[in-house]
Amino acid sequence: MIRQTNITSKKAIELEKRFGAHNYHPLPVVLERGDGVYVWDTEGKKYYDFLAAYSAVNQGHCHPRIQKTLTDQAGQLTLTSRAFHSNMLGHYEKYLCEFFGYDKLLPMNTGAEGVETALKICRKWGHEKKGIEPENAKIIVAENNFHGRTITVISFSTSPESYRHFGPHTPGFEIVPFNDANAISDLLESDPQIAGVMLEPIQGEAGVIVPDDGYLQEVRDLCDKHDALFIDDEIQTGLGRTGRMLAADHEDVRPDIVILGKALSGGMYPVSAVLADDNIMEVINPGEHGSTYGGNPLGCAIAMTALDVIIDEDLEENATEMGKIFRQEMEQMVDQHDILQLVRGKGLMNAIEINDDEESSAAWDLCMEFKKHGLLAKPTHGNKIRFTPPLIITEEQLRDSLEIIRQSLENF
Ligand code: IF1
Repeated sequence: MIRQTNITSKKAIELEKRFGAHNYHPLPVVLERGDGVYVWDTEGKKYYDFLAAYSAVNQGHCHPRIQKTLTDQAGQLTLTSRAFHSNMLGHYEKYLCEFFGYDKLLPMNTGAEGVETALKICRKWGHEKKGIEPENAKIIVAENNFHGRTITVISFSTSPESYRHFGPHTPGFEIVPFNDANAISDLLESDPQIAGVMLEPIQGEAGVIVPDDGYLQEVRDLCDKHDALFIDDEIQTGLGRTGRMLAADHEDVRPDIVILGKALSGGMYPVSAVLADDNIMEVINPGEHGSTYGGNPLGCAIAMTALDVIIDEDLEENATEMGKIFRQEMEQMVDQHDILQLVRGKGLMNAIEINDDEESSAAWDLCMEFKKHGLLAKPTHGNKIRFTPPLIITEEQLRDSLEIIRQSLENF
């Protein structure tokens, strides 16, 4: 039974405003249905979804295969806790380990939990394997990072709205400029207490910042040289989004720890995972880490089908091809419209920058114009707009979307 609410957009927004914490400022659109690259609002208006739930819906909304797995498994077994085994967990772990080429997987639910897990593993490895003095391991992160919302993760955020007044903050993190391998090298040279380096291979929240070719390889080499772990947060960039299964694959770099989330369930359920080899993962013993829902049979089943879909539908390839067309066409619009400064990205992870400062409302207003014409995208940092449609988008749908963007710019 679907719980029908049958309310207008206005009423739905009022209810959220009255009863929900005000921790978001959404675009004023109320969605009630999704199918593939499309979503519909409560008034029946159809939109291209160019956010795809921040890349969680790479496979498209309500993908029939993933949906079937969800409903089938929901009638079979959903949760055992890790107090008992399930017939799904090992099967799922084997699939992911073999596919990504790692010895072991640690299952969690949300992205931030995956990040916390990776940090805990790295610190423990630092103390037990690298010989860092007890409770003193440090981890290098990048400026303008986004890795989630927990106290520890916001402790090394450089965005005041993320960390301000949420202290005291967790110590043990060193912040360096992104795309600057020398800064990492200097720290690793001078401080033997550093256990690892954690990066987004392309910074998402910062506005889709693609580092120079070779940066990830340099970080890899530095970690090897100084016996530190390279932790790769692929929660947003992974699973086909940038045209490869992992964004690190573009440089053929193999991280020590990979964190996956978001599209690992195709938007059906929170599923995250941390991958590493035995010499690293073996620092975690029974009782030292876990979660009630982590590795539950429902999540495992969904994740396997979600990954099947990415592979079977060649979504990496499609992201590469569609991404090229998107940037090519957007470049033309950038040339034609003074309001656009640039387009950048990789695969189907792209952003445009508006010719205005971060305080201006131009990006928001432009997104409202897109909405009017039937396309949803969200501004970030005031003057940037992210474009991350589902990876199943066809060329025809993409060109249609580009036409909407062109029209909106002309009306703007
Ligand atoms: C929000 C951005 C996207 C992530 C990376 C870990 C997490 C995320 C690289 C945590 C989450 C989200 C969360 C969402 C906004 C969003 C986001 F705008 F902040 F940058 F995707 F683009 N690592 N990203 O991008 O995963 O715990 O949320 O499952 O509102 O916080 P989570």
